[in-house]
Amino acid sequence: MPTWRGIIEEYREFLPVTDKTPIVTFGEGNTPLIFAKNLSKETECEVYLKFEGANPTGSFKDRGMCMAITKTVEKGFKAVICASTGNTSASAAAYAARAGLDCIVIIPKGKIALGKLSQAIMHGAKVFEVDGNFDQALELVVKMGEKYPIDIVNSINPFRIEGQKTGAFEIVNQLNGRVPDYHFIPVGNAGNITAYWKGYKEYKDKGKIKSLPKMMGFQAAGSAPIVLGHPIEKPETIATAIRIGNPASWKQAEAARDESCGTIDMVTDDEILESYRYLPSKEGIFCEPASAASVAGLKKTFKAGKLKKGSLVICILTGHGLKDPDCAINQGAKTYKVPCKVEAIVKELGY
Ligand code: AN7
Repeated sequence: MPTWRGIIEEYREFLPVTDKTPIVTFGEGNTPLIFAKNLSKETECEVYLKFEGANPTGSFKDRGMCMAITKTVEKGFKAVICASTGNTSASAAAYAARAGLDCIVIIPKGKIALGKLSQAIMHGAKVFEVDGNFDQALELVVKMGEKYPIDIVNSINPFRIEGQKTGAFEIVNQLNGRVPDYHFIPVGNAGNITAYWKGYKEYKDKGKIKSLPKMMGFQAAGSAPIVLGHPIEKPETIATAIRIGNPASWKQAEAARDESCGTIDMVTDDEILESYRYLPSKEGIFCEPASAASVAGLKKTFKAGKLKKGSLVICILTGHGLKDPDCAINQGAKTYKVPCKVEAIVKELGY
């Protein structure tokens, strides 16, 4: 038996399972909580990065998908469906393949990072690219779910939130019971901020912690419905994962913000890209553009003088940098094309 048994076995008492529940797992969770030396110095805080890109399919979605697909099997469905900006589809396709379920994926045409699309395809999902954005794709999925015996595994499925809340338990455990003062997180469809807040509150209710973090959600400026207070009909951002104009968990995200005395704010694509380049080059951690929104949010909050010095800070890095190789290559870093000769290399190095 592996020492880490996946989120359901590890947090069984907090999850809706019985001894008979047929668990579908890849051993997800237990992702690294990494001290960020340079970022800590820069922001005068103690900053840790929760690297959710280290999950089996490369994003935080595996926590929720483990729980959702486990319940799909328990309920007796033979097929699942999701709308996705990419990561949900990659995770759904993988867990469905493992459980022997059909997987139907609806994605906005041309707006999915290549790594994610290749995962959904290789895991055998039926992938439909539609003329429309994520919000329209999700509406279509809801209609399909109402009409056919297909289980919806978007975060409107409450089991997704249940699985994802385990991230909060893990952070507290990895900090030996300390509670972050601030929890920075990207916000798209707003399921993850909802889930983390639920997790922290449940740990407090169980007496495992005494305080709660401020929830600091960040949307991309071109896709910031919660910040602006109205749905965005044509959301745009380089961070395609959070290119969402009408989040399903809008109200829950506002509740997390208000109950925790936190904020939901936005960062520009330029700010996102600055952190996207900063993390791999200065901290050695490569995340996808949407994930960098949490760190961009931290930097913005620090610069605005709104961060209490010496605070314990968590930034969630939701997905791996390898998910979106195009965005990385487009950052303009050059390679050196040289003859295969020592002298040619040395010349470029200036030795
Ligand atoms: C890397 O895959 O919505 O606020 O369909 O992939 O819980 O939606 C992805 C969302 C942040 C936002 N970071 O989380 C999908 C999808 C990454 C993501 C988010 C997503 P939510």
